[in-house]
Amino acid sequence: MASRTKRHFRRADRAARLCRMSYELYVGHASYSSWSLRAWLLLHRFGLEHRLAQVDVYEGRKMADLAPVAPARTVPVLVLPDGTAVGESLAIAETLHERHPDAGFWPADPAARAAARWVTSEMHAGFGALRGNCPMVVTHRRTDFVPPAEVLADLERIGELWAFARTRAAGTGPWLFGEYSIADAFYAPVAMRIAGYGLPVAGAARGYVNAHLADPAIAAWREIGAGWPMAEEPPYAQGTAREPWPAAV
Ligand SMILES: N[C@@H](CCC(=O)N[C@@H](CS)C(=O)NCC(=O)O)C(=O)O
Repeated sequence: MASRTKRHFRRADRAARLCRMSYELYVGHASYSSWSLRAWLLLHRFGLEHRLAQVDVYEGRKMADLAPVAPARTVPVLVLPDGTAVGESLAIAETLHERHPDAGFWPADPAARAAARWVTSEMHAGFGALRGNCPMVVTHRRTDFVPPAEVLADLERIGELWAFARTRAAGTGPWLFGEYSIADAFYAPVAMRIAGYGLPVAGAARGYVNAHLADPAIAAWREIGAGWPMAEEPPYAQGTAREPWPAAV
């Protein structure tokens, strides 16, 4: 009797796992959550089946929404088909690469791959001035923003890293290492900030920002944001002079 019950539960457990074949991604509001955008781009652009779990980061219910993926405290959180939860965008990226080694998440060439990990890690760990002064908002372009010196310094370093990446690019595509990689998903919200705050950008860097703006994945993400009800904009977006979201910079 006991072993029949065990068998029954094993079967029920397997059935539950089979029902959950796709990834689940816990995200903050798509108009504002830059880290969520990074993880979502990896699933969307690399064609991995997924569904979204909306987390209310901005209106006070964050920890209740994140309870199923404890001990996560921030978005994004990826839930694997077997139910394992992974927090932190860089850990999510490496987990996806490990699970889909031939998908091209990182460049195939070892030197390019090392450089891609470098520029991605520097983004993940840095650029606090840009992130703090220019929170991502992809609903409109702000027209009254004057970048302080520390933001300009971050932009200069970002331009240097983008130029460095292009020297390692194997292909001819518009992305940092030729083909779209984790590095591009991590710099997409930087491109959104440059576009959304009218930050100075020239030459090849401008072309790179425009590649992100023209990316259908970005249009799809902005649509998710537009369909996500929210009582009011976050405080940092309220009362600023604005114009429509740009098609190019
Ligand atoms: N280092 C984290 C950063 C995640 C993060 O700060 N996410 C923001 C939303 S874009 C968040 O959850 N903020 C809520 C909070 O910090 O309480 C990652 O790479 O995923």
